[in-house]
Order: sequence, then C-alpha cells, then structure tokens
Amino acid sequence: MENQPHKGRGRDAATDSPIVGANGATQSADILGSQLNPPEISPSRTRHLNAAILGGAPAFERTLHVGRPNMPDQQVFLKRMKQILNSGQLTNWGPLVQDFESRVAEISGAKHCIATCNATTGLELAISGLGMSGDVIVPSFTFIATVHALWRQGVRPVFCDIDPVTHCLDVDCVEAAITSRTTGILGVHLWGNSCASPKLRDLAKQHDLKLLFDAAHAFGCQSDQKNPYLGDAEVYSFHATKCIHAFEGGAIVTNDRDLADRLRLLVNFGFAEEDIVEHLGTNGKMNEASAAMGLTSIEAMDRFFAHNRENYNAFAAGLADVPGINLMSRSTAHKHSYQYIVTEVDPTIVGATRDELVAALRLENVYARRYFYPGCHRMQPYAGLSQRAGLTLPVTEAVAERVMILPTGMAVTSQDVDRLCSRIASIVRQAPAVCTAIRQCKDPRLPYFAQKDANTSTNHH
Ligand code: T4K
Repeated sequence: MENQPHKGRGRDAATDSPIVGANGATQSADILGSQLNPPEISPSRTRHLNAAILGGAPAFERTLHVGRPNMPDQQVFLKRMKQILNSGQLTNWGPLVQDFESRVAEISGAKHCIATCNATTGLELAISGLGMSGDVIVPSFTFIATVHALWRQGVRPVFCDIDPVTHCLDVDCVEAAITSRTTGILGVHLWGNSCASPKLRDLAKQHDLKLLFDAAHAFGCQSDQKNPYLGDAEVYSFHATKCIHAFEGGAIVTNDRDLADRLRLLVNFGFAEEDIVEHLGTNGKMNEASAAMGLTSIEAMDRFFAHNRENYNAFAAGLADVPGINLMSRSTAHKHSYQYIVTEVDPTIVGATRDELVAALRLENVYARRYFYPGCHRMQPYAGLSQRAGLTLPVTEAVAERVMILPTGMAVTSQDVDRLCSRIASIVRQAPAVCTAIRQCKDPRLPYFAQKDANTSTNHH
C-alpha cells in the first residue's frame, strides 16, 4: 500500500525534530522521511504538538479507556444497598429486581422482562426458550458472546455479511443464507444501531423463523414508536462497560407471554414449583445488588446520554477535517446512547493503518479499541466451520480491518475529546514518521499486535 499524500502532511511536521522515540532514544532525522522540513522552531516550544511516539508529551496524563463505567448517584445507590442488607433478600427475585424488570420493560416498550446475570446467559436462555436449533443466521461482526451463545446451545452459526453503513445484518445476505436447516435469525443492534427492519421481520415470518435480537448495545436506543419490530425477543447487556450498567447484568424482553413464562423457569434451574423441575434450566438470575446499581443507573440515563451526545458532537467537529478518519453517523430518527464512538480508518488516505493509529494512541495514554476484529468467523471454534467464510463476508472483512472505537462516557469530557481529536490530527499529519517510529519502538505499552508487526514486518504498507 502506498502512503497517499493528503492536505496538511508535512506542514506542521517542522515541529517534530529532533525526535525522541517512545523508547527514549533520539532518532535520526531520516526516520521521518524526506517530507519533513528541517527544524526551525525550538522543540521545547512545540513538544505538545508532537505525537508521543515521536517524542512529544502524551496527550493525556491519565489513561482514557473505551468502556470506563459511568457512575450514577452514590448516595442513592448506597441507600438501596442498605435496604438490601436490612431486608436480607439478596437474590431470587427480590423487590429491586422486580422494580428493575418493570423499568426495563417500560423503557423498551415490551410487555415482559426477565432480568439475568449477564447478556451472554440471557442470549443462551432466549435461544433455548425459543427452541432454536439446526442453523441460525448471525453476523460475524459482533462480540464473540453472540455466537458463543448459539454454539453452547448446540446451534450452528451461519455467518452473514453486514451493511457497511450501520454494521448490522445485511437483509439481502440473510435472505440468500436461508436453507431448510435454518430455524432462526439472531440480529445484533450493533453500536446501538437498529438491526430491525420491516423486511427482516417479513423474511422471518415468510420462512417461519424465530427472530431474536442481541441488543447488548442498545438499551434505551429506539425510535419514537419504541420497539416496532421487536422480533420474538431482545436481550440487553448491563455490563459495567455499557452506558447503563448493573455491574454485570442482562435482560430479555418480549411481548410473548408464553415465552416469558418459559424463560422465568429456565432462568431459575427450570423450577416450576419448590421441588418440581420442568425444563433444563440454569442459574441465570440477577441479584439485588446488581438491580440496585441498574435502577440507579437508569435514573441517570438522560444525563449519561446527553453527556455522550455532547462528546459525539465534539468528535464530529474535531474529526471533520482529519482526512481518512470517518466517524459513524447516527440516525436522528432514533434515541441514542452514543456509547460507542465508531470510526473507520481509511489507510489509503491516512497513510497509516488502523492498527498503527491504535498503537500510536496507546503512547498518548488513549486505549482505543479495534472491536470486533477479526470477526467471529476467524475465531475458535468457528474458524474451521466454513472454508469460504472470508469470501462470503467482504464487508465484514473490510470493516474489521478499519474500525477504531474511541473513548467516551462520563470519564471523558468534551475538552478531552477536543484534545484527542487534535492529537489524532497531528498523528495523521505525521503518519509516515509515526509508522516508522512504531516499527522501531520497544515501548511495552504498545499493543501486542503492533509489537508483532514490528518484529515480523519491515515494510507492511
Ligand atoms: N453481545 C454483544 C454485541 C456485546 O458487545 C456483548 C458484550 C455481549 C453480547 C455480552 O454481554 P455481557 O454478557 O458482557 O453482559 C467488554 C465487555 O466485557 C463486554 O460486556 C462487551 N460486550 C464488550 C464489547 O466489551 P472487553 O474485554 O473489551 O472489556 P474490558 O474489560 O477490556 O473493559 C474495557 C475498559 O473499561 C477497560 O480498558 C477498563 C475499563 N473498565 C472495565 C471494567 C469492566 C473499568 O474501568 N472498570 C471496569 O469494571 O469486553
């Protein structure tokens, strides 16, 4: 791959020399390539402009993470915890779990809610409760838990490609993948985008397929009509890294009364009565402490969403003029948590790959993530399922190479975002030098994949 010229490159690179690498060694000017101008400005005056990998001061003294938990009102939470301790009801559908289920049902617009210990268990329960078997169509571009839930229930995942704009299932690919073995579709509302569509619903109906949504990213994200295409059921995650969390937690929502009744048995070992077991169930219950956090977190939802929206707008402004870094746009027709700042890196424009950017950001104390690389179809135990998986998933393969998730949430201010965007802009402007420096850098903070590239590749562009 050639480094493409783009506006700005070489312009402020004059500020970069002499260069002190992240390993502390002074690096020779030829590392920077011929584009860079000789130093005319004192380095001490401009050090704050340089990428850390090129010897600048890191953009942040503290570390910025993707998924730092949002903390709701501590006093309210502690009051609830006191209530739990005084009552002695710690789990097994105490009053707080019941309240939590009511609130989640109300917000999602569904008739029934079953709280679970996490979304992974919730997905397994829903798959089992819906009687999915044989093959189920699922995106490969998702967190591995979506696919593990199927496999652990004895269902074979059939990987399907995604829409390049929303990163959710491509309905035409779903249609093409349906066979006589297919019993259902497991769509993912990735990044809080809606995977549901009238066409997907009609397809499921037409072929008599179960329609389940992994809504781990999507609690509180919906259109004005609330859940018009809920499917048979939808599963939320309330993991600590989600906008609204319960330390760990999940919830299944459905409008189907029979399914809800069955799920209530399955989540509690299959017990119908004190000593009557009717199903192969598990222990998937949420406990009272998680419900206390979940309820307190829901009370802060508007504040968390508004904060994230402000950050999203700051990212949109800050990245607007950075060539090759494209921020995912968000549909204004939907309420959104903006919990994932999804960017795609075009290496032909940036002059650096997504992985090189992620590596350079580590030295700025920014832990950007490359969710969900390399796609579930390339992970075990699925890698051997289909020899052709990579060939039939061109959008997944391309997107998995490009997505870079940037930090947001209550731990990140819009000033942080401004600073981060400026630093990304400098890294991009200095891309050739940054790439060379990464290959020579021995700093242990570099992610393992950058270290690996540094050891195995001399010219990976
Ligand atoms: N379906 C989809 C589409 C999902 O994305 C997920 C989960 C699921 C299903 C399953 O939901 P659950 O069964 O988990 O309810 C995280 C989460 O563990 C996982 O819940 C999430 N998706 C996935 C996208 O991300 P990691 O390995 O990236 O998280 P981790 O531990 O690196 O945390 C991220 C950062 O957050 C850390 O760098 C530090 C910070 N952090 C994290 C935790 C847990 C804290 O500061 N405090 C904390 O307590 O997987």
